[in-house]
Amino acid sequence: MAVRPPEHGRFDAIIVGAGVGGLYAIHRLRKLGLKVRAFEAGDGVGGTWYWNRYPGCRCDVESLEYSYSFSDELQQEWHWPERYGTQPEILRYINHVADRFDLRRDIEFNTRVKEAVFDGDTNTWTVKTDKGDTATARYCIMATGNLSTPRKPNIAGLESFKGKWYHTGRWPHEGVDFTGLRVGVIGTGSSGVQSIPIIAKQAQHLYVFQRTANFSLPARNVPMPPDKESAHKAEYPERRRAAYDTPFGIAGYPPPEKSALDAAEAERLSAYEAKWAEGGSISFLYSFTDLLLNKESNDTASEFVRRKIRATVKDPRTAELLCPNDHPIGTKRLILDTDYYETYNRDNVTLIDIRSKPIQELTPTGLRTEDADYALDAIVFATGFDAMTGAMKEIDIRTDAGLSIQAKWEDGPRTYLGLMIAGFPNLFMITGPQSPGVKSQMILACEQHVDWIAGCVQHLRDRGLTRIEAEEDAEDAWVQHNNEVADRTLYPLANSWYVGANIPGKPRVFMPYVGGVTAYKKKCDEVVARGYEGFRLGASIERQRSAAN
Ligand code: N01
Repeated sequence: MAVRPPEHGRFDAIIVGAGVGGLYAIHRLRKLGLKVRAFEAGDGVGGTWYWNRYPGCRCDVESLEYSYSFSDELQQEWHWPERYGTQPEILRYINHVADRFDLRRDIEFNTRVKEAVFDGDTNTWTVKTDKGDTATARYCIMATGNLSTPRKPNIAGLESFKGKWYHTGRWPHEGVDFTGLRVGVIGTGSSGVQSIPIIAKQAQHLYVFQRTANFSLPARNVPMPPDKESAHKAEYPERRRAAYDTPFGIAGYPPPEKSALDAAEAERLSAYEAKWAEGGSISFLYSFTDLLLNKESNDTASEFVRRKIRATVKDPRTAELLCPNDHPIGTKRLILDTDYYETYNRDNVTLIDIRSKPIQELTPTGLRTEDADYALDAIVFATGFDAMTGAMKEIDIRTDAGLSIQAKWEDGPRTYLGLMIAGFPNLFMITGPQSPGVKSQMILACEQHVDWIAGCVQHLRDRGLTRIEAEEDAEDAWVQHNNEVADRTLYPLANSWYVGANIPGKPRVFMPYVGGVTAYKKKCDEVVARGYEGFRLGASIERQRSAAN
């Protein structure tokens, strides 16, 4: 077979990733007249919704909210059939967006970016792909996602296991039929909790290997009520604007007015009951003002959910194991489920506590814990991701000044606004660490970042500038602010992926910005109004030389 010679392309902007953020970046930067090229490891668009095809996968934000706002025609014409979008439906929507705005012609699929190097003389980034091709551009935009690097634990004996194994984050496109099989699911985060009820209906027997119990609430998914859809669509522009004035970037939930501790027991219970019946995580956490701030207040909500678990699960021992007791509710991603706790009442489902009796190894025929052997035909790793920094650190990102992302982020991520990194000029991130991204409606977060980046690029072009870089002091101050804001909340109490606790050896740093979307967007807008405060703007050395001659 002939070896294809490496190709080289020159662009104004390179975008790494064709998920929700990358796609909008293509569209938005093209509108500025930029020549863009996106690289995507998958053979289709969609990012997280392309890879996570496990049974039961659906969004935990309502579909009328979890969608692009940049085109009113698009948001008016798309019909969401259910309250919460399923993975296939969301992927169909993202494909529709790619077609409608003719985005594919600027995307190179099946291509993984391995290296990105900045040249300070020309102020350009050159990326190298796994095909050996290179491309150079003034700007490099990392749209690599926050939960895009799946991780499975290093359990001895996996290679000896004779059955099949899967990771929820890399699910086979053709699907998996578990009918008649003995299946083990390891992990009870959102992916495990969503897939367990579906797998249980197929499997001969399902063993759930749980290390830590998580809080989950009923999603109460329903077919989309036509009057709800038309009312929402009639107010779409106002609702989208209002979303920026909320902590999580989602409009429509009246803000709470009092502390849980200022309510009498009966009032508290009735508030929680109403939210439990309504379904939805943000809405539940909005029951009172201080559920994420005050442990005593939070205890009332945590205990309410524990009581619901005990009331649902018939076997008291299983119920008790399912009751989370190591973190306040909401400090890990609060899960939405359909029949999760009910699933443990099935005769073919067994919950195994691997906190007290850890997994020792996988064997040719199954899984061995400290005290028992489980015969399995298939294993599902619902064990999560190297979140927020994993995808960026997998790329060899460095500058000609000798700085690498691996060294810079050795003790945890450091960014200015989650948009740029001091020492890495002209490199932007979409929903990077220390921005609200994962703690908000992700599509809104992506749009806000892409709009900010597009405005910044326009600003530079209008002034004949070719370089922007976050100042070290501004970055230090933002990281400190990020930590202070987190420390005022209960979030750091949980061993979550927000702090990297799920990856052995990962530095414990609180990564998302939890000061809320309103405060964050205000800060981003102020930075622009003050002439890109905290950023150093300039021309390339080449330009400076020619100006001097
Ligand atoms: O991953 P997770 P996920 N041995 O990290 C366990 C988003 N998402 O894929 O807690 C045994 O939450 C681990 O146990 P522990 C959402 O933001 C959204 O489920 O570390 N167990 C935990 O139970 C979500 O938060 C949607 O003790 C091990 C589980 O695996 C994020 O993605 C749907 C283990 C991992 O849970 C990640 O969710 C799906 C080991 N060695 C995902 N290592 C929706 O929109 C890990 N575990 C609805």
